[in-house]
Amino acid sequence: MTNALIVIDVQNDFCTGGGLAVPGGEEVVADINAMMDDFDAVILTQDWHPARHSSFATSHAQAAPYDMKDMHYGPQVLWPDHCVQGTYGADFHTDLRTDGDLILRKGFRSAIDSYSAFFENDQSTPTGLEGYLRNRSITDLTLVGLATDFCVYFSAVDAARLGFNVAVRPEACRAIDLDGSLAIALEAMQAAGVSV
Ligand code: VGL
Ligand code: ZN
Repeated sequence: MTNALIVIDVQNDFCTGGGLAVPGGEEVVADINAMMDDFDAVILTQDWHPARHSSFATSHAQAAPYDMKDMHYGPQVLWPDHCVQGTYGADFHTDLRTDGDLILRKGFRSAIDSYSAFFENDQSTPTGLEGYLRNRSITDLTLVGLATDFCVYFSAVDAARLGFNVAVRPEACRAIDLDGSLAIALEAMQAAGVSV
């Protein structure tokens, strides 16, 4: 068994004061730093959007943050601007250890969002992470980071569907909790065979 810690989107915009602040987002940093030494591989993901990304409410006429919008790939939440490539908001939290093996960026295509670290929101465009993990014979994944009910959730369910053994450590995650999304995510992860 080869295990990897996958640290999802611990970036300034998801922490207090950020563009899409997740309540208590920065509280996960110390736990995650301490966990890193316990794994064969550490992978960090970074939400990495071009300016005027299609998931931003400001990219659409008469739209407000948290509205839903039908995209060509299905319904999409419209978010406040966040994690624009090269900005402070897209940087990892200053105290996060970034001495992992791989930094994977996602959400870089203007027309499509990517919550999952494995597939974009059309559920079919791969990010390349599956191939990386398989090439390194990694079978067991532990996911932590932000946000429990979006990027952690979609990454965990995709990983389980791909056949990895997947655990999520909720104490090292924080949620956005939009209209009950946290409860839905916890239930769906367990139903998909993710150990929560
Ligand atoms: C995320 C919403 C939009 C996340 C990223 O990291 O959970 N959520 N972009
Ligand atoms: Zn995003």
